[in-house]
Amino acid sequence: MKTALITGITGQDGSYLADFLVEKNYKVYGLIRRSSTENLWRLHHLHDKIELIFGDLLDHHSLITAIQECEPDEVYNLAAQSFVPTSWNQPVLTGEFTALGVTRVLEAIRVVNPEIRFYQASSSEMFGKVLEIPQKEDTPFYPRSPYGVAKAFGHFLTVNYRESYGMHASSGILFNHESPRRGLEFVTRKISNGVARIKCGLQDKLHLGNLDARRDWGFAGDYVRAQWMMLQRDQPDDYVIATGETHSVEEFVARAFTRAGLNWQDHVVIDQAFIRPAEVDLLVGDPTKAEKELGWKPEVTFEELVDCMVDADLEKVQHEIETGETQPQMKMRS
Ligand code: NAP
Ligand code: F7E
Repeated sequence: MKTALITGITGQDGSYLADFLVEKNYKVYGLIRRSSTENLWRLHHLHDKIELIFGDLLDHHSLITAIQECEPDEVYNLAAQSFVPTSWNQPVLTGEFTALGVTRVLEAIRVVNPEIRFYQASSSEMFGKVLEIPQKEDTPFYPRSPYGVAKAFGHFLTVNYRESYGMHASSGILFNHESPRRGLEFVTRKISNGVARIKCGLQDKLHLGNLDARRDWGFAGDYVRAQWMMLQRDQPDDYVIATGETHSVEEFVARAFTRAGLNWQDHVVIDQAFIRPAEVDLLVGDPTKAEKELGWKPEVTFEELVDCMVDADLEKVQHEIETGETQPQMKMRS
């Protein structure tokens, strides 16, 4: 039985990766930071199948202790401040979590046991103002946010630890991936949740920013499979994980409203509050290397992804109405 430690296990990817590794018969540990309110909703179904251990990417000692206690064969570093707009409001903290946090995890592994295999959650946001279409592993980076800059640091540090110390450290350059477990602040879930609330009469308008931005959207469940595949290779390396298709936010909006039998033009309001100081206009990845070397292919199409997110939110909102559990929607300005 192999053992894995997942940082960021409470997030979208952490929960799907935990599902996947439990299914593969791994002993799974998840690193969580102390919070005054419970945030384990994505993990409830795994309550008797995984173990949680306290630690924080800001606290080097806690990472060393966690790795000593779990004795993992593989560490998946998914923890980060991952919301791009927050990275302009909290650039220093974003650097601490998303950039220096990677150094702390890699150093902890190097000190405790450099044989542990390491996965770093790199991002297509590193390509930013893209210098090539589609983006590949060797496309130069031009990040457009403090988040993208921090991810570029984490990416190159992973490459550097591989080259400096011979560690089995791989970096997945993952393009946007979504699911019904996506955080409500990201545009896809904001749309699917908004559509469901509008359909159920809880709100009438959905405030969005730039509808022209284009993204290469895949399903999170497909993408965590690629993370695991990278660590099963004899040689560590970096891989672009993407579908190879790009769609605009407007296309996502149109499909989501149509799925619920609504006309998006009746409900969507363009709100300057959601326009970013610098935008990433177009992302589309070339996953050829992952297909050839890992045998990885996405299974869920764009249309299936939108439909499943809308259906899941419709079911959730209807359930909340039936049980009287509806919460007021808090106003968030980014
Ligand atoms: P997410 O839902 O925002 O989850 C982020 C996780 O990081 C949460 O579990 C969070 O814990 C944890 N975290 C944040 N700061 C921490 C700290 N100081 N110490 C310990 N844990 C901390 O992100 P995701 O969508 O699952 O993405 C997973 C990773 O992939 C992230 O690194 C993200 O940047 C990267 N990525 C995501 C995508 C995508 O499209 N989803 C694409 C490329 C790369 P709390 O619950 O306590 O906040
Ligand atoms: O924005 C536009 C926005 O916040 C997508 C993270 O997982 O993927 C994610 O980063 C696009 C942008 O994701 C709204 O301007 C319009 O162009 O869903 P998002 P993101 O910034 O692409 C990458 C790969 C990561 O690594 C990140 O961790 O949608 N957009 N209107 C909006 N975006 C939001 N959030 N809210 C809007 O109202």
